[in-house]
Amino acid sequence: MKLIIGIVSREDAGKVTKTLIENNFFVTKLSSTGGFLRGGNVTLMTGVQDESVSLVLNLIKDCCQSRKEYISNPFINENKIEVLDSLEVTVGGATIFVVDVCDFKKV
Ligand code: 2BA
Repeated sequence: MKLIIGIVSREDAGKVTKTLIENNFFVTKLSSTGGFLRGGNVTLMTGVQDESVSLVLNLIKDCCQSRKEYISNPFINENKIEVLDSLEVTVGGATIFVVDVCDFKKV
C-alpha cells in the first residue's frame, strides 16, 4: 500500500477531490501553506493499493494546471520597508510524494 500526498493549488483542489471520489478513492484534504509564496494551497492524502498508484497520479495530473504567480515581498530592513521587484514563479500542476505504508488499520 502507498500513501499519495499531493500538494495542489486551491483552485484545482475541488476538481481533484471530486475526481478521486468519483473513482472510488478515499481522500483527506488538509489546508496548507507554501513556504515560498506563503500562500494557501491544499494537501491531499490518499491511501491506495500499489496497483492504483499510476491511476491516481494520472487523475491528479489531469486536474491540475501549472500557472504563473507573482510575489512582491516587502523587505524590512532597519525599520525601512522596501518593496522588491515582483518575482514570477511557475507553480504546479501538483507536487506529489508517494510513500510506502508499513501498516494501515481502521479500528
Ligand atoms: P511554495 O513553497 O509556496 O512554492 C511555490 C513555487 O515557488 C514553487 O512551485 C516553485 O516554483 C517556487 N519555489 C519554491 N521554493 C523555491 C525556492 N527555494 N527557490 C526558487 N523558487 C522556489 P512548485 O514547485 O510547484 O511548488 C508548489 C508548492 O508545493 C510549494 O509552495 C510547496 O507548498 C510545495 N512543495 C513543492 N516542493 C516541495 C518539497 N520538495 N517539499 C515540500 N513541499 C513542496
